[in-house]
Amino acid sequence: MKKVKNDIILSVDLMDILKSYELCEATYNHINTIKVGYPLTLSEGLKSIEILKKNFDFNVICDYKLADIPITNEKIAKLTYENGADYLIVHGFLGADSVKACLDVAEQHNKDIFLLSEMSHPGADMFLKSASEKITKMGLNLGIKNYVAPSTKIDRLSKIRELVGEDSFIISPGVGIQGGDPKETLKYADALIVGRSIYEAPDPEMAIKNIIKSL
Ligand code: NUP
Repeated sequence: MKKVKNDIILSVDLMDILKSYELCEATYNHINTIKVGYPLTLSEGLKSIEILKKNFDFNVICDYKLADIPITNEKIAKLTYENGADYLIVHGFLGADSVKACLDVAEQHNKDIFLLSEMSHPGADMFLKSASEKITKMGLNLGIKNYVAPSTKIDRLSKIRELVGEDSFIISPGVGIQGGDPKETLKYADALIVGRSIYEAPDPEMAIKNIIKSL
């Protein structure tokens, strides 16, 4: 993963390209990486990736949490990379062949993936938690260097860091509104994913500056 400016990835989960553009305009001095996903691209199309990428020179992570059979994952990954995404977030519970399909497409496009080790919401403890260490180890066997792990469950985040070692890059969602503490999270993660705490704030630039100050 390329260096994330100020260790903050802005999650652009708005459903309107103009509002997304304004959000990026207000915050781009402080960041170089954004994450987009279904909310924006289902509303405005895949072209919204290029619009934000080109205008602000961002690295773009596309959060589709890919979870399908290999051939379908391959098609979605291809479309996403061709439309400007630099990274794609992929679920691991589908198994090695589904993840490998995304890795292969990433390699063909000189791009990369993030493997979702564990998730930040309470419901993830029902099924995903018990599989997350196996999923992470599978990622290591596949040679994956980038992982997503939750800021809301510091014990799980630290366990995943222990498994992947210092050479891997971990990005962590769940800070702010979901309850995770930014400073504590950065003891184990390389960058924070932050959405609503910034884009729902009355002054998004001030919100991002305050997070940076608190780190
Ligand atoms: O475990 C995860 N938790 C999570 O919140 C994995 C994710 N990819 N996300 C995403 O991070 C979520 O879909 C949203 O886009 C962002 C967090 O947003 P917020 O809680 O900061 O608003």
